[in-house]
Amino acid sequence: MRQSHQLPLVGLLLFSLIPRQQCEICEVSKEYYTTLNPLISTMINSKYTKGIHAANVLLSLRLGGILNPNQEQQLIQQINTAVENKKPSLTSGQLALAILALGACKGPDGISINYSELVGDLENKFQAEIKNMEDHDGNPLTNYYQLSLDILALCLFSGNYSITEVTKILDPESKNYYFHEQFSVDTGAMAVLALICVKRSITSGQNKIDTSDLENIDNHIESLIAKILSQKTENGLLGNIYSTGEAMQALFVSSDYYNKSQWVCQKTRDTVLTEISQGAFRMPTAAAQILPALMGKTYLDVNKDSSCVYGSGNFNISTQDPISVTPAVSASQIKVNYSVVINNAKDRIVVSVADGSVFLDVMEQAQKENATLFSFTVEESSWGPYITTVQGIKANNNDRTYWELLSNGEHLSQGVGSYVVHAGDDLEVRWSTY
Ligand code: CBY
Repeated sequence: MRQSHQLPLVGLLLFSLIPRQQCEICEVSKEYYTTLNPLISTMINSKYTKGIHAANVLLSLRLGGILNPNQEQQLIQQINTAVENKKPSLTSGQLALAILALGACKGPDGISINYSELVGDLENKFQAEIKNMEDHDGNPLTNYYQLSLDILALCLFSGNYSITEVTKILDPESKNYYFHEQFSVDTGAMAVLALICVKRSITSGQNKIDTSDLENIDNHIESLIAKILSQKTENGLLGNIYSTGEAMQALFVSSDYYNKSQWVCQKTRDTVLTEISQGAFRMPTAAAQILPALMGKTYLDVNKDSSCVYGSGNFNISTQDPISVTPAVSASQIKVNYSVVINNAKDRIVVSVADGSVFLDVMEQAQKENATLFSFTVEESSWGPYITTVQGIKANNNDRTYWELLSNGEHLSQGVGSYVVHAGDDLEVRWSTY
């Protein structure tokens, strides 16, 4: 071939080597990495990320290549201990996240994790989810966010699952994508990541299937992406601030399924950056779920065979204070209304709490004043305390019941441990069906 003919060809080749995604991924550029410092400090220094709840944090920091081997080891240790001691009681999604975090990359000394055993356990937990759906009117033991995490982990770690079954489960018409008839962007985003992984495994020839499955997967992704984009807000968020990070990841990996004009990634990113500076990501899990997208990463970058990256970027992590988990509580007292609502019955009380208190403080004060009407129990979740019972009545996934939090009639987008109450608020915990 003559030189003059080769040149355009070389050009074409180079062009095709530039990852297509570059155009769609709008990561924060390196000079601006300091804006991410509060997230990283929150994750690393937080005493609130314990045991299995550290999985989200480890996954995120490893994808970003932020830790040093010592910090990484401490997190791995916590997760390993939690997995060893509590395996039977872990939910499927907790185990899936632990596998993703522990196997996100290959550590310096090839730290030995028995993947095949953990993946085998996950296969069983995933089957139990499906069995529960069969026995309880399509309701899984947990939720579709976790089932999607399961599928993602099984897909990335060569677990066994039936593509046909997965395709059937993740049908966008399933009620499990909805809470109170509202599409859950978090759930949809995780399902897209799982489906893209499954699709890639088929097209790379790892998995053989019939073409109707592939067609269904394509249709599912397209429909879920449309639903996610339909939840775009004026300022570019996808769902709310806490679902935006994972929704960005889903949009990064599915650019074939929407038009460029449908999503201005930079706008979303800039709103998120403003929210970081205003302290919206005080919870380590919130920080963990937003960081990968801001660094142009997705959970599909998890690769147990590629070496971990350490201490990259311009991060200054050891010296900075984390964003404080609870805002300063002042000495002055405020009065709020608090009620427990069960169907049409309402038990109401006015309580006095320190200014800056969170919803949980109000519940505790009410319980102190009247233990019969206002008793409650909480469980620690990766997002902080989660209310499981009030007046002894227990939330139950089989009948889609839970204790819903409201303030002035509005559904809250934060949990009891983080929502800061204001004087005169009408706070409510309501027995609800999602
Ligand atoms: N994670 C999970 O399994 C949780 C999945 C998730 C979709 C999650 C949001 C998204 C995420 N990124 O983690 C989710 N919530 C679910 C599935 C649920 C249901 C849990 C029961 C089940 N079927 O598994 C349910 C009952 C509908 C639910 N969330 C309830 C609540 C309320 C909790 C109240 C209580 N009893 O304590 C609450 C506070 C809403 C309300 N007003 O009552 C709530 N969730 C909120 C606010 C949130 C967001 C938390 C944001 C924050 N800053 O605290 C959330 C990120 C999340 C956690 N829920 Co739910 C959604 C959002 O606003 N973007 C996997 C596991 C391994 O960790």
